[in-house]
Amino acid sequence: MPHPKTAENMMKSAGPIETALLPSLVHVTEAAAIAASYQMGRGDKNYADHVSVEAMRRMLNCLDFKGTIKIGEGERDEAPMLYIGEEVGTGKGDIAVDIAVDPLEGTNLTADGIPGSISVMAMAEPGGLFHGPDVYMDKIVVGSQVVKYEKEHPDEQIDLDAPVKDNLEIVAKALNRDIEELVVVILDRERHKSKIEEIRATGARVSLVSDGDLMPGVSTSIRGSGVHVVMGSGGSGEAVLTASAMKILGGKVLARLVLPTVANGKSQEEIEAEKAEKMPRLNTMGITEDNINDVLDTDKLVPGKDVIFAASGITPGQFLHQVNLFGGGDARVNSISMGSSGVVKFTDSIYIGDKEDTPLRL
Ligand code: VTB
Repeated sequence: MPHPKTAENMMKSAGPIETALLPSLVHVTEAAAIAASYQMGRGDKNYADHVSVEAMRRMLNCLDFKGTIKIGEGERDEAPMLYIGEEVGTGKGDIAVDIAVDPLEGTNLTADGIPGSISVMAMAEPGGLFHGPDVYMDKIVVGSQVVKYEKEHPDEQIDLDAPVKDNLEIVAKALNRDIEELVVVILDRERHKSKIEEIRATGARVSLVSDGDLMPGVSTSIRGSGVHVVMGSGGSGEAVLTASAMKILGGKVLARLVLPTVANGKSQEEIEAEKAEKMPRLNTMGITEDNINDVLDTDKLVPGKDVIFAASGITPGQFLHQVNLFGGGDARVNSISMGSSGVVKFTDSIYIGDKEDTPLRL
Protein backbone atom coordinates (compact mmCIF):
# COMPACT_ATOMS: atom_id res chain seq x y z
CA MET A 1 0.00 0.00 0.00
CA PRO A 2 1.48 3.37 -0.95
CA HIS A 3 1.64 5.77 1.92
CA PRO A 4 -0.79 8.66 1.37
CA LYS A 5 0.67 11.99 0.41
CA THR A 6 1.49 14.23 3.32
CA ALA A 7 2.71 17.75 3.76
CA GLU A 8 6.23 16.30 3.54
CA ASN A 9 5.66 15.24 -0.08
CA MET A 10 4.06 18.58 -0.86
CA MET A 11 6.92 20.55 0.64
CA LYS A 12 9.36 18.62 -1.52
CA SER A 13 7.41 19.10 -4.75
CA ALA A 14 6.12 22.64 -4.18
CA GLY A 15 7.78 25.41 -6.18
CA PRO A 16 9.23 28.53 -4.54
CA ILE A 17 6.06 30.60 -5.03
CA GLU A 18 3.82 27.98 -3.43
CA THR A 19 6.25 27.46 -0.56
CA ALA A 20 6.67 31.16 0.17
CA LEU A 21 3.22 32.56 -0.58
CA LEU A 22 0.44 29.97 -0.45
CA PRO A 23 0.03 30.13 3.35
CA SER A 24 -0.46 33.92 3.18
CA LEU A 25 -2.56 34.01 0.03
CA VAL A 26 -5.73 33.00 1.79
CA HIS A 27 -5.29 35.84 4.28
CA VAL A 28 -5.36 38.26 1.37
CA THR A 29 -8.70 37.03 -0.01
CA GLU A 30 -10.09 36.71 3.53
CA ALA A 31 -9.32 40.37 4.25
CA ALA A 32 -10.99 41.50 1.03
CA ALA A 33 -14.01 39.26 1.65
CA ILE A 34 -14.49 40.51 5.20
CA ALA A 35 -14.24 44.14 4.05
CA ALA A 36 -16.80 43.50 1.31
CA SER A 37 -19.13 41.66 3.68
CA TYR A 38 -19.67 44.83 5.72
CA GLN A 39 -21.10 46.35 2.53
CA MET A 40 -23.28 43.34 1.73
CA GLY A 41 -26.84 44.26 0.84
CA ARG A 42 -26.29 48.02 1.00
CA GLY A 43 -26.98 48.47 -2.69
CA ASP A 44 -23.69 50.24 -3.43
CA LYS A 45 -21.60 47.93 -5.59
CA ASN A 46 -18.89 50.50 -6.28
CA TYR A 47 -18.24 51.15 -2.62
CA ALA A 48 -18.27 47.41 -1.85
CA ASP A 49 -15.70 46.94 -4.61
CA HIS A 50 -13.65 49.89 -3.37
CA VAL A 51 -13.28 48.59 0.20
CA SER A 52 -12.38 45.07 -0.94
CA VAL A 53 -9.78 46.42 -3.38
CA GLU A 54 -8.25 48.54 -0.60
CA ALA A 55 -8.18 45.62 1.85
CA MET A 56 -6.62 43.29 -0.69
CA ARG A 57 -3.98 45.82 -1.65
CA ARG A 58 -3.08 46.55 1.98
CA MET A 59 -2.63 42.82 2.65
CA LEU A 60 -0.54 42.28 -0.49
CA ASN A 61 1.72 45.14 0.50
CA CYS A 62 2.44 43.44 3.86
CA LEU A 63 3.98 40.41 2.15
CA ASP A 64 7.65 40.05 1.27
CA PHE A 65 7.71 39.51 -2.49
CA LYS A 66 7.81 41.37 -5.78
CA GLY A 67 4.39 41.16 -7.40
CA THR A 68 3.05 42.66 -10.60
CA ILE A 69 -0.68 42.90 -11.21
CA LYS A 70 -1.41 41.42 -14.64
CA ILE A 71 -5.15 41.01 -14.30
CA GLY A 72 -6.69 43.60 -12.05
CA GLU A 73 -9.13 46.42 -11.71
CA GLY A 74 -8.36 47.93 -15.11
CA GLU A 75 -5.84 50.14 -16.85
CA ARG A 76 -3.84 52.59 -14.79
CA ASP A 77 -5.85 55.59 -15.95
CA GLU A 78 -9.17 54.04 -14.97
CA ALA A 79 -8.28 52.23 -11.73
CA PRO A 80 -6.41 53.90 -8.88
CA MET A 81 -5.55 50.63 -7.16
CA LEU A 82 -4.59 47.13 -8.29
CA TYR A 83 -4.38 48.41 -11.85
CA ILE A 84 -2.63 46.42 -14.55
CA GLY A 85 1.12 46.88 -14.09
CA GLU A 86 0.96 47.98 -10.44
CA GLU A 87 3.78 46.59 -8.34
CA VAL A 88 2.72 45.12 -5.01
CA GLY A 89 4.47 43.50 -2.06
CA THR A 90 7.33 44.91 -0.02
CA GLY A 91 9.79 44.10 -2.81
CA LYS A 92 11.94 42.18 -0.32
CA GLY A 93 13.29 38.72 -1.14
CA ASP A 94 13.77 37.10 -4.51
CA ILE A 95 10.26 35.82 -5.22
CA ALA A 96 8.78 37.56 -8.27
CA VAL A 97 5.23 36.75 -9.37
CA ASP A 98 2.54 37.73 -11.82
CA ILE A 99 -0.84 38.25 -10.17
CA ALA A 100 -4.48 38.01 -11.21
CA VAL A 101 -6.96 39.54 -8.79
CA ASP A 102 -10.68 39.99 -8.54
CA PRO A 103 -11.09 41.41 -5.02
CA LEU A 104 -14.86 41.40 -5.42
CA GLU A 105 -16.10 38.98 -8.06
CA GLY A 106 -19.82 39.67 -8.24
CA THR A 107 -20.17 43.29 -7.15
CA ASN A 108 -23.95 43.24 -7.83
CA LEU A 109 -24.31 39.99 -5.87
CA THR A 110 -22.69 41.56 -2.82
CA ALA A 111 -24.57 44.85 -3.14
CA ASP A 112 -27.88 42.98 -3.40
CA GLY A 113 -27.08 40.26 -0.84
CA ILE A 114 -27.41 37.49 -3.44
CA PRO A 115 -25.42 34.21 -3.32
CA GLY A 116 -22.25 33.73 -5.33
CA SER A 117 -19.86 36.60 -4.56
CA ILE A 118 -16.24 35.91 -3.67
CA SER A 119 -12.85 37.50 -3.34
CA VAL A 120 -10.30 35.68 -5.50
CA MET A 121 -6.72 35.77 -6.69
CA ALA A 122 -4.03 33.68 -8.34
CA MET A 123 -0.27 33.97 -8.69
CA ALA A 124 2.33 32.32 -10.92
CA GLU A 125 5.89 32.85 -12.04
CA PRO A 126 6.41 35.82 -14.42
CA GLY A 127 4.74 34.99 -17.74
CA GLY A 128 2.68 32.27 -16.07
CA LEU A 129 -0.74 33.88 -16.55
CA PHE A 130 -2.28 34.87 -19.91
CA HIS A 131 -3.07 38.54 -19.58
CA GLY A 132 -5.28 39.54 -22.37
CA PRO A 133 -7.06 42.83 -22.51
CA ASP A 134 -10.32 43.49 -20.77
CA VAL A 135 -12.62 41.77 -23.23
CA TYR A 136 -14.73 38.62 -22.95
CA MET A 137 -13.79 35.02 -23.39
CA ASP A 138 -16.27 32.48 -24.64
CA LYS A 139 -15.52 29.29 -22.74
CA ILE A 140 -16.35 25.80 -21.65
CA VAL A 141 -15.16 24.51 -18.29
CA VAL A 142 -15.17 20.85 -17.24
CA GLY A 143 -13.70 18.94 -14.32
CA SER A 144 -10.79 16.56 -13.96
CA GLN A 145 -12.86 13.41 -14.46
CA VAL A 146 -13.69 14.61 -17.96
CA VAL A 147 -9.98 15.18 -18.65
CA LYS A 148 -9.29 11.61 -17.54
CA TYR A 149 -12.07 10.32 -19.81
CA GLU A 150 -10.63 12.28 -22.76
CA LYS A 151 -7.23 10.64 -22.21
CA GLU A 152 -8.84 7.20 -22.25
CA HIS A 153 -10.96 8.03 -25.33
CA PRO A 154 -8.85 10.04 -27.77
CA ASP A 155 -11.78 10.30 -30.22
CA GLU A 156 -13.98 11.99 -27.66
CA GLN A 157 -12.65 15.44 -26.86
CA ILE A 158 -14.41 18.51 -25.49
CA ASP A 159 -14.44 21.06 -28.30
CA LEU A 160 -15.49 24.70 -27.97
CA ASP A 161 -16.92 24.61 -31.50
CA ALA A 162 -18.73 21.28 -31.27
CA PRO A 163 -22.50 21.14 -30.80
CA VAL A 164 -23.41 21.44 -27.11
CA LYS A 165 -24.90 17.92 -27.28
CA ASP A 166 -21.57 16.35 -28.26
CA ASN A 167 -19.77 17.99 -25.35
CA LEU A 168 -22.46 17.09 -22.83
CA GLU A 169 -22.49 13.48 -24.00
CA ILE A 170 -18.77 13.26 -23.23
CA VAL A 171 -19.25 14.86 -19.80
CA ALA A 172 -22.17 12.52 -18.98
CA LYS A 173 -20.12 9.45 -19.90
CA ALA A 174 -17.11 10.71 -17.97
CA LEU A 175 -19.24 11.27 -14.88
CA ASN A 176 -21.07 7.98 -15.38
CA ARG A 177 -24.54 9.48 -15.51
CA ASP A 178 -27.28 10.58 -17.89
CA ILE A 179 -27.25 13.95 -19.61
CA GLU A 180 -30.51 14.66 -17.74
CA GLU A 181 -28.56 14.52 -14.51
CA LEU A 182 -25.99 17.14 -15.52
CA VAL A 183 -26.11 20.75 -14.36
CA VAL A 184 -24.70 23.42 -16.68
CA VAL A 185 -24.10 26.88 -15.22
CA ILE A 186 -24.33 29.84 -17.59
CA LEU A 187 -24.68 33.59 -17.10
CA ASP A 188 -28.26 34.76 -17.59
CA ARG A 189 -27.67 37.07 -20.55
CA GLU A 190 -29.49 37.78 -23.78
CA ARG A 191 -26.33 36.76 -25.68
CA HIS A 192 -26.70 33.23 -24.29
CA LYS A 193 -30.33 32.76 -25.34
CA SER A 194 -29.66 30.25 -28.10
CA LYS A 195 -26.96 28.42 -26.12
CA ILE A 196 -29.37 28.02 -23.19
CA GLU A 197 -31.97 26.58 -25.59
CA GLU A 198 -29.33 24.26 -27.03
CA ILE A 199 -28.37 23.01 -23.56
CA ARG A 200 -32.00 22.46 -22.58
CA ALA A 201 -32.64 20.58 -25.84
CA THR A 202 -30.06 17.98 -24.77
CA GLY A 203 -32.07 17.29 -21.62
CA ALA A 204 -29.39 18.73 -19.32
CA ARG A 205 -30.42 21.01 -16.48
CA VAL A 206 -29.46 24.67 -16.62
CA SER A 207 -28.53 26.84 -13.66
CA LEU A 208 -28.73 30.50 -14.66
CA VAL A 209 -26.64 32.93 -12.64
CA SER A 210 -27.10 36.69 -12.77
CA ASP A 211 -23.34 37.18 -12.20
CA GLY A 212 -20.32 35.23 -11.04
CA ASP A 213 -19.51 32.21 -13.21
CA LEU A 214 -15.93 31.86 -11.87
CA MET A 215 -16.57 29.70 -8.79
CA PRO A 216 -19.09 27.54 -10.66
CA GLY A 217 -16.19 26.85 -13.06
CA VAL A 218 -13.94 25.80 -10.17
CA SER A 219 -16.85 23.72 -8.82
CA THR A 220 -16.78 21.47 -11.90
CA SER A 221 -13.63 19.91 -10.43
CA ILE A 222 -15.17 19.45 -6.98
CA ARG A 223 -17.54 16.51 -6.61
CA GLY A 224 -20.61 17.24 -4.57
CA SER A 225 -20.73 20.89 -5.64
CA GLY A 226 -23.59 20.09 -8.03
CA VAL A 227 -21.98 21.79 -11.04
CA HIS A 228 -20.72 19.76 -13.99
CA VAL A 229 -20.10 22.24 -16.80
CA VAL A 230 -19.85 26.02 -17.20
CA MET A 231 -20.45 27.58 -20.60
CA GLY A 232 -20.79 31.03 -22.13
CA SER A 233 -18.92 34.28 -22.46
CA GLY A 234 -17.79 36.50 -19.60
CA GLY A 235 -14.78 38.53 -18.50
CA SER A 236 -11.41 37.30 -19.78
CA GLY A 237 -9.80 37.92 -16.37
CA GLU A 238 -12.39 35.71 -14.69
CA ALA A 239 -11.67 32.99 -17.28
CA VAL A 240 -7.93 33.09 -16.52
CA LEU A 241 -8.63 32.95 -12.78
CA THR A 242 -10.88 29.92 -13.37
CA ALA A 243 -8.11 28.35 -15.46
CA SER A 244 -5.57 28.88 -12.64
CA ALA A 245 -7.69 26.75 -10.33
CA MET A 246 -8.34 24.19 -13.06
CA LYS A 247 -4.66 23.89 -13.83
CA ILE A 248 -4.05 22.99 -10.18
CA LEU A 249 -7.06 20.65 -9.95
CA GLY A 250 -6.55 18.96 -13.33
CA GLY A 251 -9.74 20.28 -14.93
CA LYS A 252 -10.03 21.95 -18.30
CA VAL A 253 -10.92 25.35 -19.76
CA LEU A 254 -11.21 26.06 -23.47
CA ALA A 255 -11.66 29.73 -24.26
CA ARG A 256 -11.67 32.21 -27.11
CA LEU A 257 -11.32 35.97 -26.90
CA VAL A 258 -14.37 37.87 -28.07
CA LEU A 259 -15.14 41.56 -28.04
CA PRO A 260 -18.14 42.39 -25.82
CA THR A 261 -19.80 44.37 -28.64
CA VAL A 262 -19.59 41.29 -30.88
CA ALA A 263 -20.83 38.90 -28.17
CA ASN A 264 -23.69 41.21 -27.22
CA GLY A 265 -24.84 41.70 -30.84
CA LYS A 266 -24.15 45.44 -30.99
CA SER A 267 -24.22 47.48 -34.19
CA GLN A 268 -21.37 47.36 -36.71
CA GLU A 269 -20.53 50.93 -35.76
CA GLU A 270 -20.13 50.01 -32.08
CA ILE A 271 -18.08 46.93 -33.01
CA GLU A 272 -15.73 49.07 -35.13
CA ALA A 273 -15.40 51.60 -32.31
CA GLU A 274 -14.45 48.86 -29.84
CA LYS A 275 -11.96 47.41 -32.32
CA ALA A 276 -10.38 50.82 -32.82
CA GLU A 277 -10.10 51.23 -29.05
CA LYS A 278 -8.86 47.74 -28.15
CA MET A 279 -7.04 46.23 -31.13
CA PRO A 280 -3.88 48.37 -30.77
CA ARG A 281 -3.39 47.09 -27.20
CA LEU A 282 -4.27 43.56 -28.34
CA ASN A 283 -1.68 43.83 -31.10
CA THR A 284 1.05 44.66 -28.60
CA MET A 285 0.20 41.36 -26.92
CA GLY A 286 0.54 39.48 -30.19
CA ILE A 287 -3.22 39.22 -30.69
CA THR A 288 -4.31 40.19 -34.19
CA GLU A 289 -7.51 39.94 -36.20
CA ASP A 290 -6.00 36.75 -37.66
CA ASN A 291 -5.47 34.88 -34.40
CA ILE A 292 -8.04 36.47 -32.07
CA ASN A 293 -10.33 33.50 -32.75
CA ASP A 294 -7.76 30.87 -31.74
CA VAL A 295 -8.87 28.55 -28.99
CA LEU A 296 -6.84 28.89 -25.80
CA ASP A 297 -6.58 25.80 -23.61
CA THR A 298 -5.79 25.56 -19.90
CA ASP A 299 -2.02 25.59 -20.53
CA LYS A 300 -2.22 28.62 -22.83
CA LEU A 301 -4.39 30.47 -20.30
CA VAL A 302 -2.09 29.50 -17.46
CA PRO A 303 1.35 28.44 -18.72
CA GLY A 304 2.76 28.73 -15.18
CA LYS A 305 4.10 25.69 -13.34
CA ASP A 306 4.16 27.17 -9.84
CA VAL A 307 0.57 28.37 -9.55
CA ILE A 308 -1.36 29.25 -6.41
CA PHE A 309 -5.02 30.17 -6.08
CA ALA A 310 -7.26 31.34 -3.24
CA ALA A 311 -10.90 32.36 -2.97
CA SER A 312 -13.01 33.42 0.02
CA GLY A 313 -16.80 33.48 0.09
CA ILE A 314 -18.63 36.75 0.74
CA THR A 315 -22.22 35.65 0.12
CA PRO A 316 -23.04 31.88 0.11
CA GLY A 317 -21.78 29.81 -2.80
CA GLN A 318 -21.68 26.26 -4.16
CA PHE A 319 -19.29 25.19 -1.44
CA LEU A 320 -18.05 28.33 0.30
CA HIS A 321 -20.13 29.83 3.09
CA GLN A 322 -20.83 33.52 3.56
CA VAL A 323 -18.79 35.72 5.87
CA ASN A 324 -20.38 35.79 9.32
CA LEU A 325 -19.99 38.86 11.50
CA PHE A 326 -20.41 38.30 15.24
CA GLY A 327 -20.06 41.75 16.74
CA GLY A 328 -17.01 43.30 18.31
CA GLY A 329 -15.14 42.99 15.02
CA ASP A 330 -15.24 39.19 15.00
CA ALA A 331 -15.56 37.57 11.61
CA ARG A 332 -15.72 34.02 10.34
CA VAL A 333 -14.73 33.43 6.74
CA ASN A 334 -14.63 30.36 4.55
CA SER A 335 -12.02 29.83 1.82
CA ILE A 336 -10.38 27.45 -0.58
CA SER A 337 -6.67 27.74 -1.32
CA MET A 338 -4.44 25.49 -3.36
CA GLY A 339 -1.13 25.12 -5.14
CA SER A 340 0.46 23.22 -8.02
CA SER A 341 1.94 20.58 -5.71
CA GLY A 342 -1.60 19.31 -5.23
CA VAL A 343 -2.50 20.65 -1.82
CA VAL A 344 -6.05 21.98 -1.47
CA LYS A 345 -7.16 23.59 1.77
CA PHE A 346 -10.74 24.34 2.75
CA THR A 347 -10.42 26.74 5.64
CA ASP A 348 -12.85 28.18 8.12
CA SER A 349 -11.11 31.09 9.83
CA ILE A 350 -12.29 33.00 12.81
CA TYR A 351 -10.69 36.32 13.59
CA ILE A 352 -11.21 36.95 17.26
CA GLY A 353 -11.93 40.54 18.24
CA ASP A 354 -12.19 40.07 21.98
CA LYS A 355 -10.73 36.89 23.45
CA GLU A 356 -12.96 36.90 26.52
CA ASP A 357 -16.14 37.81 24.72
CA THR A 358 -15.90 35.77 21.55
CA PRO A 359 -17.89 32.56 21.74
CA LEU A 360 -16.32 29.92 19.51
CA ARG A 361 -18.84 27.54 18.03
CA LEU A 362 -18.40 24.45 15.88
C1 VTB B 1 -18.63 37.85 -16.45
C2 VTB B 1 -18.65 36.88 -15.30
C3 VTB B 1 -18.47 37.61 -14.00
O1 VTB B 1 -19.43 39.57 -15.01
O2 VTB B 1 -17.36 38.41 -16.53
C4 VTB B 1 -19.64 38.95 -16.23
O3 VTB B 1 -17.58 35.97 -15.49
C5 VTB B 1 -19.54 39.98 -17.36
O4 VTB B 1 -20.57 39.81 -18.21
O5 VTB B 1 -18.58 36.67 -12.97
P1 VTB B 1 -21.52 41.08 -18.51
O6 VTB B 1 -20.67 42.11 -19.16
O7 VTB B 1 -22.59 40.53 -19.40
O8 VTB B 1 -22.07 41.52 -17.17
C6 VTB B 1 -19.47 38.73 -13.88
O9 VTB B 1 -20.77 38.17 -13.78
C7 VTB B 1 -19.16 39.56 -12.63
O10 VTB B 1 -17.90 40.13 -12.75
